[in-house]
Amino acid sequence: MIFYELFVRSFYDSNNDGIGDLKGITMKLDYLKDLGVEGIWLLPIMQSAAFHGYTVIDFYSINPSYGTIDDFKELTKEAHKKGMKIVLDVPINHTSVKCEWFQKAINGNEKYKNYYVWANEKTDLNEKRHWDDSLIWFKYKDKYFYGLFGSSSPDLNFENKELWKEIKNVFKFWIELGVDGFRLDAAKHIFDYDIKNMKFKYQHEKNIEFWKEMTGYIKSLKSDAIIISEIWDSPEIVKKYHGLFDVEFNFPLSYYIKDTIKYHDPKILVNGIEETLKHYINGHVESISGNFFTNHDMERLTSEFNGNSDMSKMSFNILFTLPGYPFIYYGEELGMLGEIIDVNFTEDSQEPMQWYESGFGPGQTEWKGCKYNPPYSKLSVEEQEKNQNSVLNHVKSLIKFRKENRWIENSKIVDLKNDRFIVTYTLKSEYKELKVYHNIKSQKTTIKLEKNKSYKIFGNAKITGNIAQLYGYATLILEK
Ligand code: ACG
Repeated sequence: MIFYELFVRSFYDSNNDGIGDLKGITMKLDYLKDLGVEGIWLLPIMQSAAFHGYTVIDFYSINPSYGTIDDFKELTKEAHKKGMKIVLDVPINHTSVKCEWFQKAINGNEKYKNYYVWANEKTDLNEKRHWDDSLIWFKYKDKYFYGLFGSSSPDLNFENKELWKEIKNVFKFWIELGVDGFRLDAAKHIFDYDIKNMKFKYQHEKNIEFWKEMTGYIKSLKSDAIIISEIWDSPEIVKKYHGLFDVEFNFPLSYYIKDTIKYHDPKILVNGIEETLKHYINGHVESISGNFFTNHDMERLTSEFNGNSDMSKMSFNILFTLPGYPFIYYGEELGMLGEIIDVNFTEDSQEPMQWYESGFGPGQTEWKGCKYNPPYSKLSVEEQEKNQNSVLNHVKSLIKFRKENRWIENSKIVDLKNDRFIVTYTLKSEYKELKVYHNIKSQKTTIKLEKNKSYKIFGNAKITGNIAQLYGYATLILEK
């Protein structure tokens, strides 16, 4: 399946308030269909006061700026008609401080007090998050709560089994509305505070127990639900969760792909595939590798390459010739730019999708000024649809190829090697084989081919007899 990560606020605005909405997505389903998207991962759509939606006020509602429950039903219905699935982001590790549960808790309601984690005499109120310098204890009225993701998002206390029931109801609610699956936000954080010793500590075993019960429950309601986990960590940690979810985002692989191209070093990709992909495709892990470059928490792909769209195109050549599910972050297919200095401030990688070169027109979202993707920067859909060499048309042709070769999703990689310029491997299924050559460098190189084979080229290459000249950032795929 080919997935598209979509930020509603920035996508398409149906009611002229400048904010993208659900109706807007329904209106633009044909754009996604034409691109070749098969699954849409919606960033949080529940009621929230934050622009990103990850601090939820009410898990059983839709953000009024995005529309209504009926708009959501309509979106899933129309997406299904076009053969696309809708997967919802559910950030259940924490709530908003504005959530009724938290408000009741702070006002002394015993049941809800036990939904959150409160400071006691053992608490070090200056304790910091392990990956940056952010504090994790915050004062609200006269109490201190634990909030790993900041002062407006108190963590839920999953030691309390009542809450497990509540969260099951949340999943049930959305399944009944027609959703096809979930992206489980912050999956390694459900149990990340040791309340006995009052210290931050990942408790992976407990997380696994929790998710086993939740995924089992979701599958009992909808056996083909697609469950995708976000565990942003090193391969050693990700390994602990292997097989638990249908799809696991492969964060380590995302870095390897980008570094390969950034440093023009074919060896990085060879090592990266060996280390982060082979165990999925050799059948050692039941989950599918969710392959991607960046998401809404990260610097955008083309910005990683200082605006060089040929390098972005090369990244896509790699993404669509690897086993697993490819994920595109909205706007990546246009080469949109966006830098992030601090993971707590991600607005700049979530700018409005530019539909028109002028920056104006029906449906254009305007909730934020475009610092990185201003009008007339040739990053609009309008412009890129016209230009044969655009990133958009490049991605479309790769997706078309990928769909004609759906078996790649579950293929094996053999004969993986590199020379100074090129990474070569063979994608193999029981009946089919493709040999892939990626020229990772900007200069051209020559390769000798076995004769009489049909081929596909993504990028520039010249083939004369059995000699192929691969220009910089080009990929050649030979059929057996
Ligand atoms: C999710 C969402 C994100 C959202 C939240 C909270 C969670 O995608 O948009 O924030 O609902 C951590 C968490 C992730 C979280 C990100 C933002 N993402 O684990 O679940 O933060 C290290 C840490 C990771 C950490 C990452 C962040 O280990 O845990 O992610 O840094 O940079 C190598 C290492 C790896 C290391 C990386 C990067 O790969 O192996 O361990 O990761 O390098 O250094 C949203 C907003 C926030 C708001 C919150 C409430 O964006 O601003 O506060 O909602």
